[in-house]
Amino acid sequence: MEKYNHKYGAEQIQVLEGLEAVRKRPGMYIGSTSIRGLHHLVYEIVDNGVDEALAGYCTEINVIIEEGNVISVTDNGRGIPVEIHPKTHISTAETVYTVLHAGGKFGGDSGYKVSGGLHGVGASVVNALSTWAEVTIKRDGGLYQMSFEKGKTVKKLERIGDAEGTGTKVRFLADDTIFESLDYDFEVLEKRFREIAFLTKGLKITIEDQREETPKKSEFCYEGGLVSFVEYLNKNKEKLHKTPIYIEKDGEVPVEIAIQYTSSYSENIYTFVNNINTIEGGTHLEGFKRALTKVMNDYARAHNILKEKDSNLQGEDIREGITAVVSVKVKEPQFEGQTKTKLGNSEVTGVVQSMVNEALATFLEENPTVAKAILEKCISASRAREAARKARELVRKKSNLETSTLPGKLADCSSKNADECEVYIVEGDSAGGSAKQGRDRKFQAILPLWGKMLNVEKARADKIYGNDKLNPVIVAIGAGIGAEFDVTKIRYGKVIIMADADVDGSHIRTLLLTFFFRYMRPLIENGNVYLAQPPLYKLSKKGMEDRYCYAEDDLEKAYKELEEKGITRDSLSLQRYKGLGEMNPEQLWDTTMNPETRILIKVTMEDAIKADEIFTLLMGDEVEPRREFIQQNAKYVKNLDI
Ligand code: 28F
Repeated sequence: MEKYNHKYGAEQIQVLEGLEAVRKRPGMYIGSTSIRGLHHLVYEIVDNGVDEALAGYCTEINVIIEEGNVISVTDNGRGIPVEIHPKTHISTAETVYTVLHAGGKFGGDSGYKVSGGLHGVGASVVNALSTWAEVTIKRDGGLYQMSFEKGKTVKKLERIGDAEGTGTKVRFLADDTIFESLDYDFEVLEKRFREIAFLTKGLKITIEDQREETPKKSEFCYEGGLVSFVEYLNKNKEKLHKTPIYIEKDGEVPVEIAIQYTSSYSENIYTFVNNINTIEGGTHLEGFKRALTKVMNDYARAHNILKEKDSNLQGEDIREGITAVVSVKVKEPQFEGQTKTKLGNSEVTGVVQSMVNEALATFLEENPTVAKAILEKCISASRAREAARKARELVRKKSNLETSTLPGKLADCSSKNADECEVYIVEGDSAGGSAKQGRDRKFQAILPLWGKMLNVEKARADKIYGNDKLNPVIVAIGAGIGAEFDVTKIRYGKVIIMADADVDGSHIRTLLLTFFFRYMRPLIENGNVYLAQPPLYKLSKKGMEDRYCYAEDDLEKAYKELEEKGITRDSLSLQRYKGLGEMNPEQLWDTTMNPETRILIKVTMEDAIKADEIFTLLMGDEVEPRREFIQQNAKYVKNLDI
């Protein structure tokens, strides 16, 4: 009898404790057990394949959502090492999949560990949170396989045959006792893989969805890397120069940047650290902005575009119309901010700044036509800002933000405590009227908007301030706009957009979200913006309480429930709400405004970015893509009021 059961050596106990910890508090490791956490499982596995690509050994990664929501990820890298570890008598592959943070190339290894949104929790976490997982490795001419259940090894790694080529294939079924749903969102995954392909030049990533009758498949491969990325971001905009600027520098902190200016007025700078989308920016963005401002001003002075007497171009003038992608690789990234997507490493500011100072200045000297086109745009932006400042002064005098002579249309609430107050921005005077009557005037203010909002895509800041449709929104919220916006000054804790469920309503919603995204971004980041959810249908019958349905499949569910109570479908009368105006004040209160019964959707940054993209498509200068978008999406608009 051996003196101890080697099955439970120190290593195994560590493994069991690790898995236990992960399964007990999954949120600690993957952020949440919602659909976002579920998607992180896929990103984590794919990122290990991306590491193989960054190390130079993998050129293709294939992702499949099989029926039953099994995920399969295959790469053609070297294959995880299969030799047995001298100390633990366990193969390296099994260690990577069972020991927390043993996976990938943490620390020592030459390559960079890129990591999903949650900073490389490692394959072992995915394993622990899966009902089962199976790893197949092709290496040294052999085919190896091992499998797990809830992170525990059920089949140790063994050679099961011969194999051509090398690579790693992982299949797993996420544990539905942990995740609320296993219903992967193809579009969300597709968007992330497109992004990874842009960030990893030459890597081919395919994603296939086999859950439906007709499988869907997309594949992404961009030899142009970040240059292709900015071209993709600008596909619906008028470019100021044909070829994007591309500068890169290898070294302790590799930096890659692509820039292409457009005729629009918005600033779109996307920043990444180890392929993580740092939505909240950080030191790499800071370094980029500083250097960009310096290089553009130096160039303008050196080429007499700025005269001695002219003041410097401001950062916001120089960034108007810019689309840029900044991608850095950092060995030990420190993430800060509310959603841990802000880079904190202070040394990175200087690295990016000096690299841009040098490489961008050189690029402009070597490409005078591009430089000229960009500088012209900066100069006109500077003039418009000057005009905006004057217009703002005028607006301030006229509307006097401080003593807030509030817009006439605003029916304010009596409470002055912003945390409990909410303002409904309502489309149309009739709905505005019912909302004013139906509301609780203690904490609910109503601001009716009429007709089409301003097309903020085409207007510059000077027109925004003076615009009679947006100005009431700016004054009502009372926290200024643009660089002066101060979210601590908002007069309402909730800004609720209430518009019809039809095309016009979605137009107003897109415009307002784009406006908030571009001129009051902290309002969204801070979670103050909501969408009211009016009902689509009302089912009624004498002697029965009215039944409201807020989505198409709600209606079916309601019919079934009522049938179970013996109320037949044809005994019910169905009203489809075409617009808010069809509801009387009590109904509007009960269905859409009463905090006890209403449904509010909180707007996230992703929603706003999506609205911004759709807005650019619908309202930008390029006509062709708009026609294409409407043709593609027209079939989805079931109830277009012709
Ligand atoms: C479908 C998911 O996980 N691919 C991977 C490799 C390759 C190596 C490796 C992975 C433990 C700590 C070294 C091979 N040969 N796709 C994947 N491919 N892990 S994960 O090594 C992990 C070891 O660092 C590998 C030589 N060196 C590394």
